[in-house]
Amino acid sequence: MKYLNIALSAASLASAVVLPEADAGKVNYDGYKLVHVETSDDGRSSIFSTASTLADTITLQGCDHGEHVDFAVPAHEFDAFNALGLNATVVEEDLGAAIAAEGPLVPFEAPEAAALPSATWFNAYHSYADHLSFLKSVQAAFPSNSEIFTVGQTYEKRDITGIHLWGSGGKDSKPVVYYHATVHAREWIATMVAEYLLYQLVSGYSNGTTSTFLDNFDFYIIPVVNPDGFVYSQQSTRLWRKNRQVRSGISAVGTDINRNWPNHWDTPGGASTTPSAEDYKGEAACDTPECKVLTTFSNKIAAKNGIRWYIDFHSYAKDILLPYGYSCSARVANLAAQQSLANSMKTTIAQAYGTQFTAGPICSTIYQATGGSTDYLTDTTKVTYAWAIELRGTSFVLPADQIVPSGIEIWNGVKAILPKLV
Ligand code: 0X9
Ligand code: ZN
Repeated sequence: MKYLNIALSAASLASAVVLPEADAGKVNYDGYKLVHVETSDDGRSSIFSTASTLADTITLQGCDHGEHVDFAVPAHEFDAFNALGLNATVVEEDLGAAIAAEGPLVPFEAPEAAALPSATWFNAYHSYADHLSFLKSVQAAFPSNSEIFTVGQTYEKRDITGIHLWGSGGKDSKPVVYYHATVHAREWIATMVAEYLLYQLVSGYSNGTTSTFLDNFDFYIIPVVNPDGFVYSQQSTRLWRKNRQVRSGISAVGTDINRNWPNHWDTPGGASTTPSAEDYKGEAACDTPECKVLTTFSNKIAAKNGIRWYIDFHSYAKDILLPYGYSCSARVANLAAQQSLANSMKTTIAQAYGTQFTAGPICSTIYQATGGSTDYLTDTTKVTYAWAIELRGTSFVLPADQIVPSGIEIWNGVKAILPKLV
């Protein structure tokens, strides 16, 4: 389905009320309704352009199967939104209340020396600084089989930080399993799930339940790929998606890192050229600092034994997405093997709570997307299976009590796939 790129109007965010006191500086989403609009009658493009007549209504990129598009509609525009006559369903009555229900960012509690942090970490969301503390603490509890790495710096000079795990063969002796999370700043559940996988891998090593995984693969896990955006989504604008890059002569801030990778970046239709759009692809292929360091890093860790499996964790749509995004007709050479693995992951995911994921190529399953990491890692880094997974949820804002079930169902899926990759 044709995908139109519409601006997330800077005005719409600027006009939202700014709160006093503890939440000073944060955009206030109180009274905003989250609305799904069915795309069965009208195409995405016509819906986006119809809704763009409402100055303060926010268009939310992604998260559908091409079946609906999402908007955050402020109370004062709700009647006007209804009058547009779109086939709309309210899925969140009050985005402000939903954000409050995510709970506070709970501080990291340091464990006894050399012990793993408590699993209560997964009962809440956390600040970026605390995610770094968590990562360091896990590493300290697993000193002979792990190290913290940095990929390089973001636009705002934060280090993109991850953890490398290995098993009995020693460091960098096996093919790589590589996980990214939260390239899209607002998709906080992705970071929690990546850390859940990390925690399971490490905590199961001493009792033998995960030792074959670590003995067969080097794991590289980056829980927050877009720290600048993540911090901004926690401190200012909960629904922020992009990085925080400022470009000369352009007033809008931010580029969608997942439209900026140097793979079919020029192909029309899969990203926006409008700087204020949520899926703005940048002015040139890989012109974000994040893309530059991530491409170099990915190729570096692939150089020795190759990357067998990559997952870029996103939310929300319950999808296992395979290459390609840039085209619905291009077919990755090993598509049959990819689809069969993804089907078995989907089946396993459903076993714990019945969560039904959809598995298939990005373009035909959701929409065309150019410059995505999965396509680059497939074609250039030569990753055997380069996927994006859209986690559970009906909104980017997910209550903290969903973290553990989301972690469990994905960990079950991961455990089912890893033995098939050896
Ligand atoms: O549009 C996206 O980038 C992802 N959906 S989201 O709603 N989380 O924004 C899908 C990513 C698919 N992967 C690639 N295009 N590489
Ligand atoms: Zn995303």
